[in-house]
Amino acid sequence: MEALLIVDVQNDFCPGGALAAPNGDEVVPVINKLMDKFKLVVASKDWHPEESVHFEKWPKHCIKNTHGAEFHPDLNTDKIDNIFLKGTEGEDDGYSALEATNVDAEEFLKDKKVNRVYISGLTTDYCVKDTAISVVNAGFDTYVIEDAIRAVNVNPGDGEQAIRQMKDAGCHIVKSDNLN
Ligand code: VGL
Ligand code: ZN
Repeated sequence: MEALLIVDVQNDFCPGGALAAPNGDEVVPVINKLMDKFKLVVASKDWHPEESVHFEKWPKHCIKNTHGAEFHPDLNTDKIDNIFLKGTEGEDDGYSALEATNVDAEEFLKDKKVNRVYISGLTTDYCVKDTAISVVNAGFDTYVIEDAIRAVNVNPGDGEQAIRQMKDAGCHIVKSDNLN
């Protein structure tokens, strides 16, 4: 069983948002098209409280129940079966979707008999990376869809380095055109 995991395609990570990945919105049409290929689609949201240690590192973003935390308006949300909320606690970053606090995401996927997870979304160098590495470490065959992710690139090259780290951890790096 395969699942598509859409990481943090939220307004604040798209152009005009508080912590935008340059061209982050370009993943939206790619992901909308990909969703048709999957029987199970799940998404994560960065979902922070007003105050968090996370904001010692980052500008305030994705405060729960605000516009910045909503999905990009063009993302087709009809096919999303479950939403994993992470970074909710204020004491940690909560970069990985498996750190969701509203659902046990790993258990949810295993209950659905998922053995292969395809990862898309924002941002390559933080939440996509940490999600992909924790998903592969949890025992799933993990595929990162290279044209369906974008990096913040606080430092030039961070996105490419993240792709290398995901590959080294055992994730497969693929292109959306090559999925059937
Ligand atoms: C993210 C930085 C801070 C992400 C979340 O979703 O990649 N990046 N919080
Ligand atoms: Zn965050």
